[in-house]
Amino acid sequence: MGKTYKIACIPGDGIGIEVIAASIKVLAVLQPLFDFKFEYTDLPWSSEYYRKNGRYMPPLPEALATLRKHDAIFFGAVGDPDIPDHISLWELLLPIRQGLQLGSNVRPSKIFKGVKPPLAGCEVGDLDWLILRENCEGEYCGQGGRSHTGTPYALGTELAVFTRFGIERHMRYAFELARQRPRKLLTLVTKSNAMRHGMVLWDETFYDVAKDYPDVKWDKMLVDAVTIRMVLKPKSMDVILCTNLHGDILSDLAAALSGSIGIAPSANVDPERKAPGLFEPVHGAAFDIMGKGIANPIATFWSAAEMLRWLGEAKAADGLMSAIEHVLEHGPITGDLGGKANTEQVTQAVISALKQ
Ligand code: GGG
Repeated sequence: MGKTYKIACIPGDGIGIEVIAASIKVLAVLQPLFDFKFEYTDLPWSSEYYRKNGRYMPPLPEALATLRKHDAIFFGAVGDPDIPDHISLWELLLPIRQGLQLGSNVRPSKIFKGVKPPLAGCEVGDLDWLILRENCEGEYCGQGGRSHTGTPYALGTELAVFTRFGIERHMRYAFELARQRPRKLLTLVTKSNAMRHGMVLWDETFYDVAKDYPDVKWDKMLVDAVTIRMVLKPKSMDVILCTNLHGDILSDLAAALSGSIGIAPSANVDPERKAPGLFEPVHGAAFDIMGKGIANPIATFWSAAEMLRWLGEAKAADGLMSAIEHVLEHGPITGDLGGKANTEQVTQAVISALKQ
């Protein structure tokens, strides 16, 4: 008899609800095939919940205590056309990431067979990256303020906070993941020429940590220069280690270069495994297509595969990835990848591939 895992499920908003529902169908087929069981707790924390209760989730200590009773969190998306994005994000996703100290956000990108990337000459194998985005600090720490509001002198500050603890924890995890990959390459990304405090702390911490991983080959680049390298020399990179803000931006670029943000997954984890990981597609609620049934569910399927790997169910993760790869190569595919299929058709195709 296989293991049973407790999964907190937060579909959230917009297409998050649609792609999580599609993933639950796929995971229902996967469980007996690979002899494991998921017990879901459905948590309705969302913009709808906010409209009814004046908050996106219960008070933070209570919400975190609920999440901690689970082995993993499966998250869809947050965002609502009628609610400012900084409210929705700061009421739900960021407090969970920070409250559980999910210090690393792992965002893989690769070119799959059958997916046409936007760059001419870029083929399968040319782009296979793991973006390691620091996930609790930097410009997203929530520190700052406003004054002179409503006057011509209105101002706002957004403080970036970097701690040796947070940086080192994240860097060690990046090196651990880099040494498990065939090429064992790591690129440190900062802006330590212009930002002379926190970013220099990143550099100094990096030099210390790198000494413990002599088997990993590394280089470092400024974030502006790395965008050029990602476009012109994608094969020269493997693991990309970066700050919260830089990783947020670079992972969208990576998703676009690999074909579509509709296939980009992410894993928010505490490298020390003291909290359940949170697994979610990189994309948001996508107001433009929500409710139409045409969202690409592949990013969420791939996030589910990352969740299974994190839980120790490697065979199930590999099985799901093979089914995803089969569908990306042979279709059907959604509009963002140049196809005409809807969410349900892609879901059923992945289920059929699993059963083969
Ligand atoms: N599925 C992820 C989601 O809803 N993302 C919304 C968003 O804006 N996230 C910003 C971030 O990842 O920091």
